[in-house]
Amino acid sequence: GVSQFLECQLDSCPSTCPQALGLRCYEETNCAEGETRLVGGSFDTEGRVEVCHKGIWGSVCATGFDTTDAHIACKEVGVGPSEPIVYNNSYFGDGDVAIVLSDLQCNGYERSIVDCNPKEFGSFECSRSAVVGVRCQDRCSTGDVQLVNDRNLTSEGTVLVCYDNTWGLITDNDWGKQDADVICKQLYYTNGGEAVLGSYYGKPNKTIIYNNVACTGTESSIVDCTNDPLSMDDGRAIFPNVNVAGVKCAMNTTSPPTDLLSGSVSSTSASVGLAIALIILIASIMITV
Ligand SMILES: [Ca+2]
Ligand SMILES: [Ca+2]
Repeated sequence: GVSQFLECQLDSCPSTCPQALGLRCYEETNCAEGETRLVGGSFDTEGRVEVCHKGIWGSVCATGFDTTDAHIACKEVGVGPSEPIVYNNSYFGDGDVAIVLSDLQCNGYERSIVDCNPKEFGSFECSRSAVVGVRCQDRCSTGDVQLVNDRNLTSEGTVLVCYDNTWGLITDNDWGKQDADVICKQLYYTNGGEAVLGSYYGKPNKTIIYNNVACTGTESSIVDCTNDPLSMDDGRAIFPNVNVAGVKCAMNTTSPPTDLLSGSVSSTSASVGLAIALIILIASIMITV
């Protein structure tokens, strides 16, 4: 069907449009009311704000759109909670979609930007060059690292580094053992790790933060290593042409239990130990016989 309140172009939907408006129609979808997405950015934490409203995906007018409004949009797409950056000039394109909301008045606790008492389509004017975009920011400390992959692995993955409240990637140029050791040390894997090249664990849609990392292995944080830092825009520019760094950290070896009565020995390992002891006992009996 076609949404009732949208711009219509007589040639594309003559039967449903009000007469002679010279407007356009948009197909209804079955998106969920209030669902929000960021479109047209170079990575997954930025883009034009699009919201599902009355059955269609539409954009939002920059009029009255502040960082509190952006915060609700960012929360909806799962990034935050640091102060987002607002672009009020169709920076990420106008998307050629209807501008469905304007003058948002979010207080910070709303579930979705549709709950922010906005002006609705038809009750405001908005230039197509004033579609709002945001860059959401994580709350992280510069130098924090994490490993990500799609296989539920905990000690290996693509390296994400926080820089200026944004999680970003490292290229695999000159990525080596000493660099991996520093990452693993930061994550409390004390036995070091190995460098994994070629975007082996995946290449999340994020900006590239570091290139040519050169650790000696003794640094306590990856930010202390020599590297070529990249601006957001530079990182975005080289993203398509590079592979990203991963690491595989060596699992920590736990010291063998010295006291079987101590609570730190799990019942499973105790039973396994008992079973092995029995097998050895049986084997030695058989040898003796
Ligand atoms: Ca506002
Ligand atoms: Ca290196």
